[in-house]
Amino acid sequence: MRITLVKGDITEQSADAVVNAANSSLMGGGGVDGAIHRRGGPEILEECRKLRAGHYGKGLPTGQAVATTAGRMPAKWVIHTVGPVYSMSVDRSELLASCYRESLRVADSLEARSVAFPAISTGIYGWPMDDAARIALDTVRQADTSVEDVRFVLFDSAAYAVFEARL
Ligand code: AR6
Repeated sequence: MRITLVKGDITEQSADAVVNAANSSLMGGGGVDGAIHRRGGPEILEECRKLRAGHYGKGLPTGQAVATTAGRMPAKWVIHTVGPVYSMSVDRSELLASCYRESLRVADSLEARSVAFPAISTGIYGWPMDDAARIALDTVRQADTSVEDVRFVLFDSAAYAVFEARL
């Protein structure tokens, strides 16, 4: 597996799948989630609604992942995963690692060979970037997957520098 770092907007990535840092409602939100729904168009929300009406009636649990179309984005699929909200009193690292592992498992089921990840949980959910980068890189490196190209798409120079130092 090749791991690369990109500074920029994940909605512009032409990877087979882009990962969305969603919330369990799957109904959209701010940050990456808002950007993906805006850029991909209403088809994504339509498929999310179907998922909520079917298997995910109670929402997508934290640490799990599910795929929809990528709509009008260059990618083929969006893999929605729900990161944990950062807590100083409870260690939720395993749930954050699970987001990366489960997203790669879903990517394998789609036979996706390239996957672009944002830095899950490091925005609205408040996870410190350095710790999030460590968990993301360790988990992806150790994953048992057929994905050949993992791209971390970092939104700003500070996030890029943190991932670069860890890599
Ligand atoms: N491309 C790449 N990275 C981005 C982009 C983009 N277009 N936009 C933001 N980031 P966040 P979370 C970075 O808040 O912390 C939503 O409302 C951002 O700088 O998107 O997992 C959901 O619906 C940060 O480093 O996700 C949930 O309610 C990283 O992506 C909640 O936010 C993640 O920030 C999830 O919070």
